[in-house]
Amino acid sequence: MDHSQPPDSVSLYPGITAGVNPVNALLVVDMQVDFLTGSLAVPDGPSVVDPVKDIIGLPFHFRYASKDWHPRGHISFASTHPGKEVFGRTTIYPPEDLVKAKGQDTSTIGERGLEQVLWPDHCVQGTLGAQLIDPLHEDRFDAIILKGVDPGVECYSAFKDPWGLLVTNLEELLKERGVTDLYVVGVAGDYCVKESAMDAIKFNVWNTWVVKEGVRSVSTEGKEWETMKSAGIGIIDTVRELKVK
Ligand code: VGL
Ligand code: ZN
Repeated sequence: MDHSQPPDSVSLYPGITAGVNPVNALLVVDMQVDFLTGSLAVPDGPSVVDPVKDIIGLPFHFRYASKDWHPRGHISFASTHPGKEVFGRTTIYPPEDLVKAKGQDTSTIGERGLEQVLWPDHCVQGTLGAQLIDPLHEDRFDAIILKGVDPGVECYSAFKDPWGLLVTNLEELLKERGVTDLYVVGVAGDYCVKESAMDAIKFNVWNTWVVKEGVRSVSTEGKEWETMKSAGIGIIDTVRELKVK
């Protein structure tokens, strides 16, 4: 199937016929000062602000923005791991209290480790770096999704952490609103945009599109695009090609 364009009336998933009575939602991922001009700025970050602003102006039924919203001393910060360097790696495990609270087996925690990139401190709750970049404003969105709020859990996806211990209200919002098509833009393409889109497509409830012109990544290798495409996510190259019906 050709995923380069939103379909006119094709069913990608059972029960969903895109283009007939679409309910279109936009997810703007982590368009925050630290990721664009601050401590964890992606290459060429400022140039993505205008395309994202243009996309926000298209006639979506619903618009959501996520914000990375970490407490000081977050597990993903290199500064939290003495002796470790920024952009180094370590293995992190699901916190025992959260595993217990979920009613999951705590004896397997040791097998559930994940490799974690250690980032510079970024998007600390309430700081300037955690604000949406100017000229994007929170009042343009129907809801703001905060993620990475637990000190011990990394959360790239706007839906949930990789262990499924903490979920945001995004899934519920999209289901409540009967969304059929979800469009994703923002930063970073190889982390939070990718993980959010990969989670979105797995729900099998809405078609998922990522608009390349509205995305910048930490790495310039571009491996995320093949990963997303293979998962069935539609890649739309430019804002001009994005026709929101
Ligand atoms: C992100 C690295 C660390 C992102 C968040 O928004 O893609 N990347 N925290
Ligand atoms: Zn983060």
